[in-house]
Formats: sequence, C-alpha cells, structure tokens
Amino acid sequence: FLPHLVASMEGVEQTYIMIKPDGVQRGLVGEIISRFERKGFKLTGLKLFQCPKELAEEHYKDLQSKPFFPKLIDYITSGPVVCMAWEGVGVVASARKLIGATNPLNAEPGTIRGDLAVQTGRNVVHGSDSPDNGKREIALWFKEGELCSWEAVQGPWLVE
Ligand code: IDP
Ligand code: MG
Repeated sequence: FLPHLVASMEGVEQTYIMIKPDGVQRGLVGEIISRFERKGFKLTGLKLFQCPKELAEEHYKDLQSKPFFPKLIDYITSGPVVCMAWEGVGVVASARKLIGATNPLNAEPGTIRGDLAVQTGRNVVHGSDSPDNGKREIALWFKEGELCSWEAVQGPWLVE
C-alpha cells in the first residue's frame, strides 16, 4: 500500500438505497448489496427495518395523487426492508443505472430489476433520483448515530 495516495473527495455523493419487502422475502439481500459493493461504492448505513405507514407516505409523498399510491404504501410496509446509505463518486446516477428502469420488463439485462424482477409493483429496490433527494431520504430513514463515516482501504485504488 502506498500511504501517500489519497482518494479525492471530488464528486462524492450519498444515495439512499432500499431493498423492498419482496427483495427481502425472495432472499435477494446479499445479491443486491454485493452489486453496489463490487462497483466500488462505500456502505455508510445499513439496517433491517419494518417501515411504519407514516414514513412510507412521507418517503413517497410526491406520488400521493397517483392511483397506485395506497397499494404502494401497502407494498412498502408489508414486511421488513433493508435501508442503506451508499457513498461514492457519482453514486446517485450510477446506482439508478445499476437498478434499472422502474418497470422491470423495460429494465436492461445486467441491471438489478432487469435480472431479478418482472413487475413495477414488485421491483425489489429503491434508489434516490438526485443528490438532494439522497440527502433528504438518508435523513428520513436513518437516525443520527446510525451512519458511519469510515475510510475504505481500497479508496485510492478506486479513485485517483
Ligand atoms: P423509481 O422507483 O424507479 O424511482 P418512481 O416513479 O419514483 O420509480 O415510483 C416509485 C415506486 O412506485 C416504483 O419503484 C414502484 O414501486 C411504484 N410504482 C411506480 N409506478 C407504478 C405503477 O404504475 N404501478 C404500481 N406501482 C408503481
Ligand atoms: Mg423515484
């Protein structure tokens, strides 16, 4: 290891990724986490959590007027979810690419939804759609003290 190599913080973002209840029930937790790990992002928060209705409604408040909203809230609160905060260069847009299109039938093979799901209402994973929403959602789902800021040994081998 070359100790003088330090990874730059330029372009580092945070995103909120959540494995939805179908992903947990179907035993896809390890598979999904490993895709973000292998890409080179850093896990800064992780918990299994039974989401209360009020939190699901707050998280998806922009979709309140949609006809599928009640079913969406039932889905997200139907069992435990895995809440994660991930950090890295360009992580917000990159995670959305790794996740794939909202409708899994339109998601490219190689993406999480493209490989592992068939229906919009059971699309196994959530990812923030902007850096601002990444921060908002991490603050919504995690309490202070639940997040870890840490130095990954691979830092300078991933980012120059
Ligand atoms: P995204 O998860 O790809 O960002 P959004 O449009 O933000 O997609 O919708 C949030 C979630 O709401 C989707 O992931 C999906 O679970 C659900 N959803 C979106 N559109 C529909 C629909 O037409 N029918 C059922 N569920 C939907
Ligand atoms: Mg969205």
